[in-house]
Amino acid sequence: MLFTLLQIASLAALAHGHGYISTPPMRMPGDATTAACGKSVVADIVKDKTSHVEGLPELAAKDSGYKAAQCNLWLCRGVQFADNAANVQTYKPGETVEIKIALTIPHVGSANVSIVDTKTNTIVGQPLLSWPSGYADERQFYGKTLPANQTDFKVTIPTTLDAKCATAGDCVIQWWWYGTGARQTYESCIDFTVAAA
Ligand SMILES: *[C@@H]1O[C@H](CO)[C@@H](O)[C@H](O)[C@H]1NC(C)=O
Ligand SMILES: *[C@@H]1O[C@H](CO)[C@@H](O)[C@H](O)[C@H]1NC(C)=O
Ligand SMILES: [Cu+2]
Repeated sequence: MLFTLLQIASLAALAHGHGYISTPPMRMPGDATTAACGKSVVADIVKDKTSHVEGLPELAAKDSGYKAAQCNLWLCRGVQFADNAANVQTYKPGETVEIKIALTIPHVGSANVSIVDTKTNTIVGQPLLSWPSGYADERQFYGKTLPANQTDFKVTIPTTLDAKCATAGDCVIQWWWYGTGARQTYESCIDFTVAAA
């Protein structure tokens, strides 16, 4: 079947998307997230795995099932650990981990990949990788010159965590990207443990 340009343009608009972690498996919402964030937030993320955080608070506020503190939209878009308990990765101190990003629509900005303490939503130590600017540049993306290491990269698990991330759910590896012009934040999380040395 042939598509006209107009049809292709409208299909592209429908296939709305920005980015998410495709490997290892990222947290996706289920019953625990519904209980914390309400049905509307869950439906939005299920419909669009790449949806940005800024679109969620308004949606959540209208939902009687939303419990702001428990949901914590600015950590992993509110997606709860219990929904990803089957996908906890086991890493060793010093191990190299490959992470792949499905980046579908670019917005130039900054990004980092960090271990985040889920109780306080603070970065543990320094980001594992950081792009202070120039991440997901539209010109490079559409010119097919986006550096491959923006969407397929390796991080090294720190050797200084001790028991900090020994318990599943205490820490996540979060990929965080902020498109400066679009003013949109994207977050995906990997659950993991590192046994105390
Ligand atoms: C890194 O990511 C965190 C979210 O985990 C964000 O709050 C912070 O501003 C980012 N830092 C930089 C330098 O991009
Ligand atoms: C990513 O690749 C570019 C070349 O495309 C290189 O200049 C840069 O140092 C690499 N960055 C990282 C974090 O490996
Ligand atoms: Cu956008």
